[in-house]
Parts: sequence; C-alpha cells; structure tokens
Amino acid sequence: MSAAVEILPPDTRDESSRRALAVHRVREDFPILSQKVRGKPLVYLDNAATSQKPQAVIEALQRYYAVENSNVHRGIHLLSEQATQAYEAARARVQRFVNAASTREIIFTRGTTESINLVAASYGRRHLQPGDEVIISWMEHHSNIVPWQMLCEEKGAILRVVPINDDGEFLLQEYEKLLNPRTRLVSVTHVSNALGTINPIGEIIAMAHRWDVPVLVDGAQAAPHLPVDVQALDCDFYAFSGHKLYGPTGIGVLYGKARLLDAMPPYQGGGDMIRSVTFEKTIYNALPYKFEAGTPNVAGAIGLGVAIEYLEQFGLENLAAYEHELLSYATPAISRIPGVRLIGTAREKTSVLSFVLDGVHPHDVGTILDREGIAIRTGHHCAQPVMDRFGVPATARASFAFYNTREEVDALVAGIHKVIEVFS
Ligand code: 7TS
Repeated sequence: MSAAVEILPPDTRDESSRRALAVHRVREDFPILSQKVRGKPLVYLDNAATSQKPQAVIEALQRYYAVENSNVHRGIHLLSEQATQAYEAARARVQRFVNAASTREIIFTRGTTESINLVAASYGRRHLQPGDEVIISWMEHHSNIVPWQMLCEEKGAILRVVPINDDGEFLLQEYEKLLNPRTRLVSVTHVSNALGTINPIGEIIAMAHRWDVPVLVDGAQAAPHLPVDVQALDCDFYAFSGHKLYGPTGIGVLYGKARLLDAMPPYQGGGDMIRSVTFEKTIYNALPYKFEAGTPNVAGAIGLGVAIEYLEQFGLENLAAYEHELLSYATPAISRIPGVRLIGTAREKTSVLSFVLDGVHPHDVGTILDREGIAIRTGHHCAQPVMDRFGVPATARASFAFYNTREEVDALVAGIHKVIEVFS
C-alpha cells in the first residue's frame, strides 16, 4: 500500500468488516485505472470533473440491459415490475445516503445542473417578483449562476453575490449584510469545484432561515467527499450528480423538503408526472413523480444506487480522512515547486489543488502532463468569476479521489518539473 493510511470499514468491531482495504486493493475495483495512456500508466487526477466507476457499477449497468431492461411504473409484466422495484430501491438508497425524511423528497434528475434548473424554473418562477433578490456566492459553478441570472432577468429580480477572501473562503459577515426582506432564495455551493473550499454551509443555512429564506445547496463536489445529512443541515434543497459519485453519467438527484416540493408547480409536463389528463384539466401526480416527467434514466438510477452501496462499505468518513491525508501530502509538495502559486488555500478543503505556474499557460501544463499519462483539468472550470477574482484566465487543477496514491502525487510533482524544464 502506497500511503500510510488504510481505508477501514466503519465498524471495525465486526469481524466481517475488519478487512482493511489498502489502496491498491481498492484500485483493482476500478478497471480503467490499470490502463496505460500514451504508453504510461494512467494517473487520473480529474476526479472533480468526473470520477471513475467501480466494477460493481459497470456490472449493474450491463446486467440491467442484459436481463432487466423494461420501462418503469407502467407495465404489469414481470420485467417492468422488477425494473420499477430496482428504480425505487435506488431512490430509497439515495434517501438513506443523504438522510432525507422520505423517498418522496428524492427526485431523480439528469444531474446537478438539471436539479438547480428545476428549482429555478419551478420554485423561482412561482415566488419571485420584480425587485426580489437571490443570493449566490462568488465561487459558484456556472450551473449555479446562469439559471438564477435567467430567472432574475425574466422576473426583474436582482442577483446578489457574496464575496470571497484571498484564500477562497466564503465571507459570512458580507453574506449577513446581503440578507434582507427582499431575499427570496439563497443558492450556495457546499464545496467549490475550482478551489476545493468547504463552505460553512450549516451557518449559511441557519442565517438564511432567520429571514425565512430557503436555501439550495449545490452538493456536486461535496456528496462524493463528505458525509451529507440534509436533515441535520436543514437545507431546503440539495443537488448532486451521480457521475461525480462514482456512478453513471446522466443521473443526478434533487433533494427537497416535501413541504416545499408539494407546493411547487411541475418543472416539465409529460408521462408519469400526471394522475389524470383530460383536455380541460390535468391532475398532477404525487411526489416525487410530479417532477419526473417521461421515461427516467432507470439504468442510471440503479447504477447510482450500486455506487452508493459500494462507497458505504468503506464509510464516507474514512474515505474523506484518506483523501484529506493525500491533500496534506500533495499541498506542500506542489506549493514548494518554484513558480507555482496555489489558487484556493482555504482552511477547510476537499482534495482539490488548483494552481498556476509562472510564465506557463495552464493549457500547456495540462498538455505536457498528459504526455506523461497524467490527467488533470485546465481552464476556468466553469467558474469564470473565480478566475476573475484571482486575476488568472485559467488554472491547472488536480483533484483526488480515494483511489489515488502518494506515488501519483509524486508523478504529478515530477510532471510539473518536466513542464518547467520544457519552458525554461
Ligand atoms: N456544481 C458544481 C460545484 C460542480 O463542480 C459541477 C460540475 C456542477 C455543479 C455541474 O454538474 P453536472 O454534473 O450537472 O455537470 N463541475 C465540473 C468540474 O469541476 N469539472 O467538470 C465539471
């Protein structure tokens, strides 16, 4: 095993869960990781963009299409019943994963982007009047900026932005100043994709609730790395994507408090979201189906359920602790390379390292690392305001998952030295 920390199952008193899973064993669960790219062993450090899939998820998708495929909530034939059961079992697994009070509060979407757009289009359109305000932060991903901009433009409402400090931390005091009787919604990320900052989301929610303002949390970068308890947070909406959570693409989740979801109009019309239709009047279905028009991504939901089951055998706390250890190893190793400047130095971070290198465009950093088999992301990370805030056009970003190793961090450091050599 390459790192000092072993990933232990949560209950070490239990004989069956006593197996300490070393990283190299975990890596064997992810077939893609044993590949060579450009003749070099793949070093996959682009996990914030999308994470790799364990064999269990790949097999679940294969099995679904090989022997289970059928449409849900329709047929009375066996396959349809089984597909419906598997789809609903996945919903129940997601419910337990985020500790929602009921499966009615778990809506399957295409991903975080669609979850946020759903709330903007449904809750937002219903509740915003001209002159009302929506609060977001400076570190949002474009998918938590643009839907609110579109809504505000349509409604004559105003978008307020909470500033961040030079470490990339959310400024609670500035936020407090922005909350006022015209505030209708707060939508803030739990973890920044470009900086890795973990926001004080509990306080952000509590402060909004003092004004009776609901809060949407963009959990795209948090759900894969931190235990999430929507009831403990008391958030009103929580959005995340399956593909960053070691599950399939094209599936995501919107958690919403039943009280709010019940009062919201549907987002899209079509099959499955209705109870009865005549040309005069349509009666909508109950939660969560009211928000799931059309044939859903059944395979995706099942795959996401399996991904969550896979993660739960280790315990999110253990995975987070391991990733934190990797970040603590990587941060000084990267930051002491001459000419490197880290972007995002918050005290509370997930395993994201964004950086710029003196005199070298991030795209060139990425291209040379790619030749070494090292996959990172370069660019604005769909967070252009963050780039503006730090006065850079782009960054190079390495983002780690629990299957990454110290050797891979060392390979990244060696790769950056190679970049410097090429450009010196
Ligand atoms: N919110 C955050 C914080 C994100 O990081 C992302 C995707 C999204 C929303 C959108 O998620 P989607 O699954 O609907 O696309 N972030 C990234 C990234 O950092 N690199 O590629 C995608």
